[in-house]
Amino acid sequence: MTSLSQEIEEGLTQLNRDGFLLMPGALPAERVEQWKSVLYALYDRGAYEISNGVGNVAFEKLLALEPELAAELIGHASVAPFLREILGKQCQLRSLRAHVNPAAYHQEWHMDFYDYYYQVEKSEARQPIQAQCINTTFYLTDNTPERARLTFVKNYLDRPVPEELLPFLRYTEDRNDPFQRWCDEQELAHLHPMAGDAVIFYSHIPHQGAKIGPDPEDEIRANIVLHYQQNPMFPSIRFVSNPQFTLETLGYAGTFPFANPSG
Ligand SMILES: O=C(O)CCC(=O)C(=O)O
Ligand SMILES: [Fe+2]
Repeated sequence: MTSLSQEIEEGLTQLNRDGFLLMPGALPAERVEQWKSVLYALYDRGAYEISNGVGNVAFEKLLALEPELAAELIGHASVAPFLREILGKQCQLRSLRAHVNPAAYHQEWHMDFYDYYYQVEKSEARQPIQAQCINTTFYLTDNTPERARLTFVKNYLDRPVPEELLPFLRYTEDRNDPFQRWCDEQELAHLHPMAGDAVIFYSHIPHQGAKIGPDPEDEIRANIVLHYQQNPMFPSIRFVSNPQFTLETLGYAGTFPFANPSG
């Protein structure tokens, strides 16, 4: 294993303590502008796959629509040392999905890897493996405190949410749903990523994005989320995204950013 810079070592310590890490300046301004143009044009044409009740509009086909721009984000230099260190060659891209929030936006509390704590039970294996999954989310607009935020429930990196909340780990628009209410009552950490910043975090930590007021003219809140999974994963493990499109577009070998064919 190569030795890491002090900055990366400190970042890793923070990531493994809190479960999330803000990486300022991951993307240069021109790349941010390029991505915004792509996403705003797709939005204007109605070319999105999801538009949900909490205010998220999602684009799921960017690996095919923008192969070069998308390829740069897979194992992007800003997050690569962390992905390599934590997942190693077992790091597999699960999905790349961009979001815009044109109207009011108050995301449901969720953990992208719903079944993280139930892998052993769900595997029905005698020698189960517990996989880690990681999100790298690139922000394309400023989330200043008066405009927007990304909020994490604190101290849930190594601790499952209470057992009785399990049936409520799912998409809902009901703010009174038990898991939603429970998250609201916990100790929270608010992040305010700016355009070009990335947030790297373990996919099983409850979190919520939100917009506080309307966006400035021509500055619709936007981000791009890449999910990485540590293999093996199997189809009935519940996760926010589905890996099928990624596998079809990149091919199996193409989904492993750090595993070269020679080993
Ligand atoms: O900032 C947001 O809108 C939420 C992002 C999110 O859910 C994610 O990165 O997994
Ligand atoms: Fe999420």
